[in-house]
Amino acid sequence: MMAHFQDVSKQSSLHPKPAELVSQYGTAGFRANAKLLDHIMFRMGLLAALRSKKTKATIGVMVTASHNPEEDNGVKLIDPMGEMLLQTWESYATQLANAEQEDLLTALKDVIEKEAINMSQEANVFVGKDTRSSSSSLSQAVLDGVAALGGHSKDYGLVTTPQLHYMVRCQNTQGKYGEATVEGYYKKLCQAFIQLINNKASNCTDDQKHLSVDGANGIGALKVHEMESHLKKELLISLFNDGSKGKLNHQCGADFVKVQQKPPTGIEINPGERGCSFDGDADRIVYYYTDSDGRFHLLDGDKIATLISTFLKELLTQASLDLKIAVVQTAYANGSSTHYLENTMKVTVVCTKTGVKHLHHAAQEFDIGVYFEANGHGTVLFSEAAEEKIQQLAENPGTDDEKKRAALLLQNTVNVINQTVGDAISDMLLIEAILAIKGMTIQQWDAMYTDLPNRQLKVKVSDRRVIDTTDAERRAVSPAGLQEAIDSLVKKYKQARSFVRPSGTEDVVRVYAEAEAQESTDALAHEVSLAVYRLAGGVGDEPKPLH
Ligand code: 16G
Ligand code: MG
Repeated sequence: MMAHFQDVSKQSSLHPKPAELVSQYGTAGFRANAKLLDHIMFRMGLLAALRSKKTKATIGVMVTASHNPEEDNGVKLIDPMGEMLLQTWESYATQLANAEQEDLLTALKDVIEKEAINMSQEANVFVGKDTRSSSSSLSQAVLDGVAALGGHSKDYGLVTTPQLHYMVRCQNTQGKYGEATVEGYYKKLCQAFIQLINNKASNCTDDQKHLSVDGANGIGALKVHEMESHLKKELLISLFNDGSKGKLNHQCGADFVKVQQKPPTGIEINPGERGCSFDGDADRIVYYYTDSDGRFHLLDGDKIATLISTFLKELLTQASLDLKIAVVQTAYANGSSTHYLENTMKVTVVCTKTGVKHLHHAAQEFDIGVYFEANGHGTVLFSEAAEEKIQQLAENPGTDDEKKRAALLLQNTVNVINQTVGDAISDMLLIEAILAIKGMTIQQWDAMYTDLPNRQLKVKVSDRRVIDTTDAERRAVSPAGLQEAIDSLVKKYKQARSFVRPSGTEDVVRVYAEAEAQESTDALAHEVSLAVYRLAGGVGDEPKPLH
């Protein structure tokens, strides 16, 4: 044990922390300019080793900054069942990341003591990285951290974030979830996809097999390419922004498309054809098409959740399975989607704070929990009991044909989904299968409901922590007067809604507005931005109207 601590001291001096640098654990881990991260990576290697000893299970560490620019990097920690790191451990991560060089051992021993960690327990850590130029040396720093505490590690090299989550779950379920290899991942997902596609509607023609994918010039592109042979030509992918020339996330990728509400550069699709964009670590996906008038139509996480939950609900009815299904959203969900889900689809809708960990936890409360953020991050969770009921029905020789078909479809749906975290590749396969089975075009999918016009703005303030929210971030409790101001602005417009929240990933306050028409939406977003600027300590120039 003493020997370990000597190793930590020695090794950590090779990954020194710049004095006085303070880093904040954000919504999904640390994220910053890559130059500021070497010490954090080493220390997250240490933390992962401790977490592994504590849980007696394999832990994952993913080096990525998702949709951020190429110059940035970041780190995401993965708990035993493939979920994100337990929230109470986030403060340990902050503590270790910010300890000055000479205080690191004290900080480490403090975590060991507080968690009563048995240091003679083995540690196992899986490490993965995205395609950023800084990722190789940063993932080496993670490996060094694990080794300094005598832990074992397995370096998966280049993988998507959801692939690494998947590996961790496979490992800790002794293979019950699947084989902990990239090849095993493709096999499981693609086999399920092919089985689903065998049930495609009779009106589904061969040109419906075609899909254009924007890989954001990142890891997702590499992995889609790797997977292609497993798809047996049942899905014909044209890959754009594959990283061969463009810059990661630059003018492309899911975040760009969602925020800008326009197609990525570098993609060619004919009117009416389906396209989709991944983000830089392939844990988000959005779909789109351009109509014959050249108008761009975005199908975001809300539309995806609606498609998936409708499909699942129909199958449950056909199978006469009594399982409770719910959709989990955040305040960013378009009001039309919530209205459609509650009033037309009659499914339970739950709203949580922004950030996958919050949605994931809420979704675990149901037999089937479909969760999606509007930005395209999401998946479906099935309770153990739900999976068992589906399996029993599928295997029971007494089940009639219609029920059996539905049960088998449900079973393959479970298998095509990566339940650990939102996964662009897995979501894409599921969406493609649903469209084929329902014989539905992207226009028909889009027509399920019409989005309300919406607008997102950012406001710079001197300290964004002055804004405190409640009710899943839908209402501000401080600073005084802000919520009242928002309420009275919202009253001026039809079907209007607006909220503000401090970002968890950027030093800004985010403003969201939606209303009946784009013009009133933009006016409302601007007026609310002004209220934030005036009441929450805005800095720089006052926000200007959009038009
Ligand atoms: C992170 C979150 C994402 C959330 C976003 C909000 C994960 C894996 N990712 O990217 O879910 O939507 O932060 O960013 O949790 P914001 O706080 O800056 O608005
Ligand atoms: Mg991402």
